[in-house]
Amino acid sequence: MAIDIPRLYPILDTAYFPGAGDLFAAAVELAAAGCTLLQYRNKSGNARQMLDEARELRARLGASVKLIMNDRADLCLAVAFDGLHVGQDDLSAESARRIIGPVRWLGVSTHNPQQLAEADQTSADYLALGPVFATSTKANPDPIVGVEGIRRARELTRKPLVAIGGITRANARSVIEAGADAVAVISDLLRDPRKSAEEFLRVLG
Ligand code: 3NM
Repeated sequence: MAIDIPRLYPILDTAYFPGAGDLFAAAVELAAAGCTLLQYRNKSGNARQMLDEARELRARLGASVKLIMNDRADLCLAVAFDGLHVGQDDLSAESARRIIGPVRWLGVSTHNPQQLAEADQTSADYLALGPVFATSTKANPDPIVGVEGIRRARELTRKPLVAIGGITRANARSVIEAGADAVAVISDLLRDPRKSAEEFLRVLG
C-alpha cells in the first residue's frame, strides 16, 4: 500500500550539530512545528553512539513522529525505528527490505533517471532524487538535476517522490509544483528549526 508522506522531511545530520543535545533540541523543535517524519543521519559515529542517540530521539519524540534511520538496517531494527533510507552505495533495496520486513518504510536515494527507474522496480516505499540544486551539505554530490529533473522523474514513477539537495524555503514550492511529493532538507532547517519548519510548512501548504 502506498505510504502517505508528509511534504516536509527534515534530515537530522549529526555533522551539523555541535553536540547530541543540540540535535535532540532541534528534533523537538521540528516536531513542535508540526513535522511528523524525521531522518537520523550519522555518517561518522560508531554503532554504540548511533544506538544511544537514536534511542534518545525516540524517547524525546514519542510515537507520533516517524523516525527513519539512514543506511543502517541493523540499527533501524535495534531501536525500532519506523523506516530505513538507503543510498546507492548502501544495501540494495531488496536486501534492506529482507532485513526490515514488509511494514517499515524503505526509501532509496537516486541521482539520475536510470537509478530512479531501477529503484521504481523495487519494494521501496518512496524514492529520493537529488541534488535538485547546488548543495554544500553532501560530500561529493552528484550533478544537479534541477526542477526539470524532478519533472522528468515524476513521469518515471508513481511512488512518492522526495526532492533533496539545496532546497530552501525560497525554492521548495517550485519543487513541489514540478511534481515532488515532499522535500528533504538539512541546511535550511538548522537556524531556528521551529521557525524555519513552520515557514516551510506554510509555503508547502
Ligand atoms: N543527499 P541540504 S543532497 C543528504 O543528492 C543529501 O541525494 C543528497 O542537504 C542527494 O538540504 C543531500 O543542506 C544534502 O542541501 C541535503
